[in-house]
Amino acid sequence: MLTDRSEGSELHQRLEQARRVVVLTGAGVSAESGVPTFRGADGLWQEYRAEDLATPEAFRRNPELVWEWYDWRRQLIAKCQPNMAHHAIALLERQSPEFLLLTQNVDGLHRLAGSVQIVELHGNIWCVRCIEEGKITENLDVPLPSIPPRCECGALLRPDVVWFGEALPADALQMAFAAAESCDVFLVVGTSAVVQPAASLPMIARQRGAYVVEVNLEPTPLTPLAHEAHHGKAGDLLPRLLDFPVGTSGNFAIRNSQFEMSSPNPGV
Ligand code: BJW
Repeated sequence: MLTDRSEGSELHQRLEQARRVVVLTGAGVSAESGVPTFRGADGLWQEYRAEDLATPEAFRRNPELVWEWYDWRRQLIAKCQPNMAHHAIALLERQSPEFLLLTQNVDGLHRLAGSVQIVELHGNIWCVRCIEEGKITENLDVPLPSIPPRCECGALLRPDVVWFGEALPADALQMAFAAAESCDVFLVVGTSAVVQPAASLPMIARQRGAYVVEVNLEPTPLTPLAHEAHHGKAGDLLPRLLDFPVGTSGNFAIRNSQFEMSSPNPGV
């Protein structure tokens, strides 16, 4: 295993030979865009209790409180733009014969960066779901005009995200496991790798023969199991590891129209 070294990394060579490439991302990939992570010193769970805000019980108990928190996060995310890590992953997709991005993030920044083949394992903060009808609709209102928001049918709407104790969307989960089982390279970026079932995907990939690489600010439970683990900021490390030239302005020297996008988030 390599640690803290981009030099000597086999990743670039492995990607050149790979047919199927899978990337799994977590909150750390959006940290450099200004979106708070969950765990760690500056994480959301330092200030807020997951049990009060990110469980179905919490929503049943106090939908107003839960929605106030989501409304605050939506306002914050709406001001954020994709960073170099999002852009590097979008470019990797374009260069790979077959590619799938599995993200635990709900912020929509990967799509804004130009990623297309995305599975959102934990839903999307810009979608709402009627708790009676189950109907999912896009909602880009920032801030929300009334809290808690309601469906046309009168029932409460909830954020279309996956809370603790809830099953992940069946189709997303099935695609994620199938991708992990059949890929040649599995790249894991910016996740503490503790939340199941997403955390088991890299292990499955490794057992099935994939080359597993972690890029994260700090070591995680995945670190000793990965073929390579690189510790630092994803926005710095990813372009180097993927051998994407970065210009002096911090933008990719290889640019295309999608990387020049400056449309505001929400861009779902
Ligand atoms: C950087 C960086 C930079 C910073 N560059 N890196 C005991 C054992 C096993 C499992 C369980 C258990 N007890 C309970 C469970 C199950 C539970 C679970 O896993 N809990 C663990 C915490 C113990 N899982 C669930 O409940 C899941 N559902 C489930 O299991 O269902 C079973 C079921 C089946 C059938 C019927 C019914 C049920 C659901 C999990 C849902 C998670 N939801 C959240 C909220 C989403 C909505 C929202 O955003 O509001 O998802 S919680 C939160 O954690 C969010 C994230 O997607 C998820 C993962 O976090 P992530 O992305 O890894 O972020 P962080 O903050 O943890 O880490 C960031 C990392 O980035 C850090 O390491 C930093 O160092 C790094 N970093 N800056 C690179 N610049």
